[in-house]
Amino acid sequence: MASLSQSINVDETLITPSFSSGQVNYPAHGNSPLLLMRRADIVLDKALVHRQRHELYAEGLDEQHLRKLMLIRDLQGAVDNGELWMAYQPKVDTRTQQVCQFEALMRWRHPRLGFVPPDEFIELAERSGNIDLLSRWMLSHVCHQLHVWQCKGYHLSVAINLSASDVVDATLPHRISQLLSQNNLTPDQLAIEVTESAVMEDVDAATQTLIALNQRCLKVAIDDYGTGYSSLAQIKRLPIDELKIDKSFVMQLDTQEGDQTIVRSTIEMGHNLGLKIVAEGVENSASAERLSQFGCDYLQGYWIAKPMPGDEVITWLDNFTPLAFSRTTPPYHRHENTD
Ligand code: G
Ligand code: G
Ligand code: MN
Repeated sequence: MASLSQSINVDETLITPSFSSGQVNYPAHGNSPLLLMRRADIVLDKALVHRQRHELYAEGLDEQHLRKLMLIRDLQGAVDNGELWMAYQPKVDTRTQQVCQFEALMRWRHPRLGFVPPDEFIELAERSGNIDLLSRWMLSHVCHQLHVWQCKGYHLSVAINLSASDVVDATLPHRISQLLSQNNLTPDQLAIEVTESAVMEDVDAATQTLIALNQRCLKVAIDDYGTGYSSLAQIKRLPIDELKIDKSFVMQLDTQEGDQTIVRSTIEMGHNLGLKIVAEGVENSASAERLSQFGCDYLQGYWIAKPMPGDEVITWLDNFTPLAFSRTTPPYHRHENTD
């Protein structure tokens, strides 16, 4: 490992190779070449995904691998058989204390495995080249939902999450425009959330798509801000409107001074660059109050509401009272039903 990691000088440029390895032991991990090779592949894949140099095969990896294969195989069925649905989580404007938008989050109940967390199946869909399938379903589903709400007299706005391969798809802006007009929606009713790492995978192509979305008057937010490696200076070159501070900096904001420093300075710098700031993961009134003092524009989190099914949104909105950030009990407390 040490010698393979040594830098190589190529035309005065130092190149540092990276590599991953998976280890199986004979006979502990199998007594045939075929089984050993298959398990070596499985453990190598794990090393690659986690960007580890070395992984040793362990009990249970076969089962994890089988689950992954099964989930990838069943993605198409999830779309065709109506196993997917969208949950909606509100964002509140700190100034007006009113709900300004909902974020759409995908959910999957597998017929045999039950609830599969989005972190798990979204990543698998991305890696297996199936994310387009889910994104197309999600887009038309969300637009239809907005149309249904509209028919009931509610002009709402929803932010959708995009993956790296969505954001480099040059046909996306046109498809979004078509869906908006087919459902009689205006561009302020749809917004985009995308992580900095998704954008940085192919910055040029992603920038083109984001510019095209901006020209169509859709707002774009950088999601999970603070967990990637890019600086605000890099991010500012992108055509974006909002920064969404990652929940890891927000969840313990009421007690962690370090988090307060990071969040306060991010809000300041973001504002200086003309960006609006959203904080996600607001779990209590003390954090909400802090964020409001720091000048954060929008709040989202369990303290306001957990993600809820589309057909509960209107009832929830009708019962929502503008938040007083000094209150001590959550205004809306329910457990998201994931079973
Ligand atoms: O909803 P939480 O419910 O667990 O979502 C976990 C992760 O999955 C988040 O990072 C979120 O951005 C991502 N996610 C949820 N729904 C979608 C979706 O429709 N498309 C994409 N690309 N990611 C999603
Ligand atoms: O990465 P993205 O921001 O799209 O992910 C949103 C995720 O955060 C979803 O999984 C959602 O369920 C979760 N989430 C939303 N609000 C809170 C919160 O207040 N606390 C925690 N722990 N998670 C939250
Ligand atoms: Mn998001």
